[in-house]
Amino acid sequence: MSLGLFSLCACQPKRVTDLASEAIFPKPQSVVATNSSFEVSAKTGINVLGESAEVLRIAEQLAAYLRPATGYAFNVSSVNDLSSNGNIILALNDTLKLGTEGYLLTIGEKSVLLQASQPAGLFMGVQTLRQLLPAGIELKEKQQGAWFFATGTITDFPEFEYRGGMLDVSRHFFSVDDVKRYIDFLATYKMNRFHFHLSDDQGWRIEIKSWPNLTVHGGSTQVGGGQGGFYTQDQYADMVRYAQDRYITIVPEIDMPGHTNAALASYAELNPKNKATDLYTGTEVGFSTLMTDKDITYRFVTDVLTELAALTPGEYIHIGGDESHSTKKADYIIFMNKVQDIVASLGKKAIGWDEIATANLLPGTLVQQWASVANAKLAVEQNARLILSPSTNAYLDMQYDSTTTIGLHWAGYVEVDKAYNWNPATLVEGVARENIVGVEAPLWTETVENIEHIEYLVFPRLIGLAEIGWSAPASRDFNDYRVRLAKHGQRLANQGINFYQSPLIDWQL
Ligand code: TNX
Repeated sequence: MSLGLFSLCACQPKRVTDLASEAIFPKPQSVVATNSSFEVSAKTGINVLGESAEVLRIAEQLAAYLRPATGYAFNVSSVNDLSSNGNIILALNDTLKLGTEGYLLTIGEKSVLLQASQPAGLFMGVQTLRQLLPAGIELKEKQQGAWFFATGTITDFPEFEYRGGMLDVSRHFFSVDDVKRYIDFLATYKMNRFHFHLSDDQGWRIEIKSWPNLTVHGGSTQVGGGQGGFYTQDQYADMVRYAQDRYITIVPEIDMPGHTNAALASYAELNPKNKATDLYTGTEVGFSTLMTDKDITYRFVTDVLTELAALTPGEYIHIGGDESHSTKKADYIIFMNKVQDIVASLGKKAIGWDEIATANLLPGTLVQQWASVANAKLAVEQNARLILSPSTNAYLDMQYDSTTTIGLHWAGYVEVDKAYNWNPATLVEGVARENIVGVEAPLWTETVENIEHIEYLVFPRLIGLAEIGWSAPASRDFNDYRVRLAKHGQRLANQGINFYQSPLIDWQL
C-alpha cells in the first residue's frame, strides 16, 4: 500500500474538441460530439433560468467548484431567457422525459446549456460538467492557462434508482468530516444513497436520548480498543443535510438482533439474568443477540427507531438482520417480523440483509443481497425487491490481491476488473432485472482505521460500482473502462485521494 505518493499536476489545460473521447464516470447514456470547443473564461457567468432557490443553490455549488483552480468569479444570476452568450445556463425543463435524475447537456461554442426536469437532474449534470474540465480543476490553487469544454450533447439518466455506498462506523469510528468526504465521493459519481452502519458489536454510534448509555458506554471503544466515538443527534442532522444538499438520502442502520453487543454492554436489562456483557473490541461475528421474547427488547427497539426515524427524511430504515447465529431461527423470524411492523408504524419501510427473506416480508421491505442465493430467491418469491451487494464483487473491504495490507478476503480478492465485470440482472440465479432496485458497495471497517485506508479501498472500485448502477448495461466494457480510468487517476491524485494504483490500469499520472 502506498500513502500520499502521488504528485499534483497542473497539466497545462489544452483546447479539447472531442466530447466523445472525454473520460466520464459513470459513462453517460449518450454522447454526441460536435468537434469544437467552448472556452470558460473570466467572463463566464452561471445563469439560472427563473428563480428557483434550489437551482440557484446548485449553480452556486458549480461556481464554488470552478472558482479555486480557474481563479474566475463565476457570478451566478437569474435570467429570463436562454439567450446568454458566453455563459453556462442551468434550466428546469419539464418537457424532458429523462426521469428525476436525468439531464440534457448541450455544449455549443457560445454557451453551455444544462437542462433537467428536476433539480436532482441538474445536480447530476453538474457532476458531469466537473469531469469535462482538465484534472487541474481539482486543485485548490489558481492554475495557469485556458479552460475548455469540448462541444456536443450528452443525454443521460440512471439505469437503477438505488445507487448506494455503505460505511461501517461501528468497527472503527470516523469523524463527521470523514463521513462528509465519503458522501462527497458518492455524490461525484452520481450515487444517491448513503447507508450508514451505525451500530454493531464493537460500538454504538448514534445518540439515543431515551437510552443515553448506548453512546456513553456503548460508543466508548472500537476494534483494537481505541476510544471510539459517536455522533450527537445535532451532528447527525448536519450530515443528513449535507447529504441532502448532494441529492443523497441517508439510510441509517441499526443492526439486530445479532451484532448488538454494544447495546447489550450498555444496558443490563437487555440481557438474560439482567447482566450486561463486556464491551467487545475483537472482530468475530455472530455471538450476540437481543432477547426476542422479552417486552423490554421491543420497548428498546421502538424507542431507538422512533428517535432515528425522526432524524431520517428518507423512506428507509435498515434493520440489519445478518449473521444472527446466536438467535434461534424461529425467534429470528418473530423478531424480524415485529421490527418490520415497528418500522411501518413509524411511517418508514425496512431494509434488511438477505437473511431477512427467511422472515415474512412486509410489502415494500427491501432485501440487501450479500451472500445467499437461497435467501435472494426467498425474497423474489415474496415479491420483494433487492439491493445487490454481492460480497464477491461489491465489497469494498475485500483485498485487491494477496499483497493488500488492509481489508479481508473471506469473499475472495476483488481486483478492479472483478469489481466492474458483473451484471446485476444476471448475477444471482432467480433474480431478474425487474426484481432489482439497485446496487450498493459496503465498506466494513474491521481493518480500516483512517480516511487514507478508506480511500485506498474505495478507489477506484466505487467508481465501477457507480457505473454499474448508472450506465446502460450494454455500453459497459472493461477495456473501455480501463482506458477512461487511466485518465481519471490524475483527477483523484489532485484531490489528494489515496487510491489503489491497480496494475491492471495504465495510469496516466
Ligand atoms: C460480514 S456482510 C458482515 C459484517 C462484516 C463483514 C466483513 C454482512 C451483512 N455482515 O458484519 O463486517 O462480513 O467483510
